[in-house]
Amino acid sequence: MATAALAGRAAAAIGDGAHVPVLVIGTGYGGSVAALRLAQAGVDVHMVEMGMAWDTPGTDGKIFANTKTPDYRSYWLRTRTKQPISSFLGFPIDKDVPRYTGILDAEEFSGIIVYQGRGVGGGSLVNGGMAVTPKRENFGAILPSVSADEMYGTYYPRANSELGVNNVDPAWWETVDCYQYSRVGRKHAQRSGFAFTLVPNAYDMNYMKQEAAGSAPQSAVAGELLYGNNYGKKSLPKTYLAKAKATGRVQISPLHRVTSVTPAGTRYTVVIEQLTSDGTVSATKTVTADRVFFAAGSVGTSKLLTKLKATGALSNLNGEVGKGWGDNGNVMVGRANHMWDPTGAVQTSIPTAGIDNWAAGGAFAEVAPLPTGIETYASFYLSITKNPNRAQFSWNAAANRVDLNWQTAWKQPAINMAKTIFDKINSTEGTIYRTDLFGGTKTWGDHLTYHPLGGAVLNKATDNYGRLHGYAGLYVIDGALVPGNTSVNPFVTITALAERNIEKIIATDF
Ligand code: FAE
Repeated sequence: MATAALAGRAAAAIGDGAHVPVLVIGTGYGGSVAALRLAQAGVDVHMVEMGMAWDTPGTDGKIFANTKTPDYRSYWLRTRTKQPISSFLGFPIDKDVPRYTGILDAEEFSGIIVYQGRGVGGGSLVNGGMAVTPKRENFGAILPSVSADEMYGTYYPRANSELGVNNVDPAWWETVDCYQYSRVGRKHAQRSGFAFTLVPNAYDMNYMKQEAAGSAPQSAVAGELLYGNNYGKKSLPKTYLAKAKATGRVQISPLHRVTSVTPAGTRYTVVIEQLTSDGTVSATKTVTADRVFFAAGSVGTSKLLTKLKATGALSNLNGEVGKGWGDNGNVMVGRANHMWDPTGAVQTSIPTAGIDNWAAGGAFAEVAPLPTGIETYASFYLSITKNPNRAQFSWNAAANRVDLNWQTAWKQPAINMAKTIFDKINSTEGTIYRTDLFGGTKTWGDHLTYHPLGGAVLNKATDNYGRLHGYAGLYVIDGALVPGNTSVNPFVTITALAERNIEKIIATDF
């Protein structure tokens, strides 16, 4: 563990008392776009990231742990794993792990567990890479104050290009063993009359061909995903952040967590805790910045802003801060197939397909892998639904923390929308739901989300480009801007919106 523990410390960390022109909180999609474009415009940027650098191998010679064998690297400051699928065939599969600043945070609020990536690259380190541009006819409901012409003409193409988004070769997909689960998903969708689409991904599909053929080290095909991919994934450290660092104007401090931002004349004072790999605060630093970009993710940014407003540090923030948070309608479910419909013992962890019943039933279902290494006869899905429920963050002074008032019962509309697809498929196929995946005899994975969105919504908590109301020089540039739903997987939209906003901000504010 010693070498991995050093990983976060290897980079040049920000010094106590430093002054920087721009400080970016977080190194996910929004933060990476801001850093690259500001640096290209000649501005020096310091990025502060609470997670590790993930650039140094661990005890097994690999940087990241396999999804099938979680270890100390897998979870953010937990002593027991909190796997999204918590049981299999009725047996619990969570296990004890050493407390460590691991890569996946299962952050628990009263009614929902929010999964998030921790480390340089944010969610890009742990996500499925599904790079989906929403259908244009749905865009007005996603970001009503943003020009669809500009997004579809300029910013979505720019985001897709920078993220290295590519498509699976359909001829290969039709025949390769590791996508049998997707083809079964297609057969069942089409036999029930649903539209089925192959979707782009940020994983290098040519690399996956090589690993499936045995000519390159395996990552996706070996089931790596939730705790990082050792190969193949075009995560932010290989795309936006690599380009940003190459400018020579971007520094990153991993294992540093921002706790406070307050005005100091025309600048801002930022308080930062430096962490060791067991989560201990080893130093507290105070720096100043001319401008601060909140890019700590929907939950991270919302929690900071809610606390700072309530405690008086940023009391001029408006009443929209903390509001409009949604789970992108996420709900999971498994179906038990017949013995003559195997989904494959080898399943690549990278999903490439979805069932589109958005217009008629309010659900877009990703055909997800269940890479257990054995034949499960199961089909598994992560649905994104039009769930209208929205929650609010609030400061709990007594407990010294930010709460979120989401209730598990608020997932019922999502379940109902997902059922418009899966009840029909079960009826056509003569199959049933799996009840052995989420503990007890639970059918629906309604206790979690992978897609937190909102909490500092564009054109409400901020102006129409992410400038926070009440403070010149403070910006939001991440998933907190998106009002709770994107109709598809969110990171392409978060990236494209960040590209749009930073272009305007550089042109007018710098
Ligand atoms: P994010 O990427 O979360 O970055 C925020 C960063 O800020 C993180 O690195 C934090 O550690 C850091 N941070 C937070 N608080 C602080 C603080 N106080 N001080 C310093 N640093 C801080 O934000 N989306 C898709 O489109 N397709 C998929 O296939 C997909 N699969 C997913 C699978 C999983 C398991 C998960 C968890 C997510 C998935 N997502 C997927 C969601 C996607 O990764 C997410 O929407 C984006 O990462 C959000 O981007 P942001 O820039 O908002």
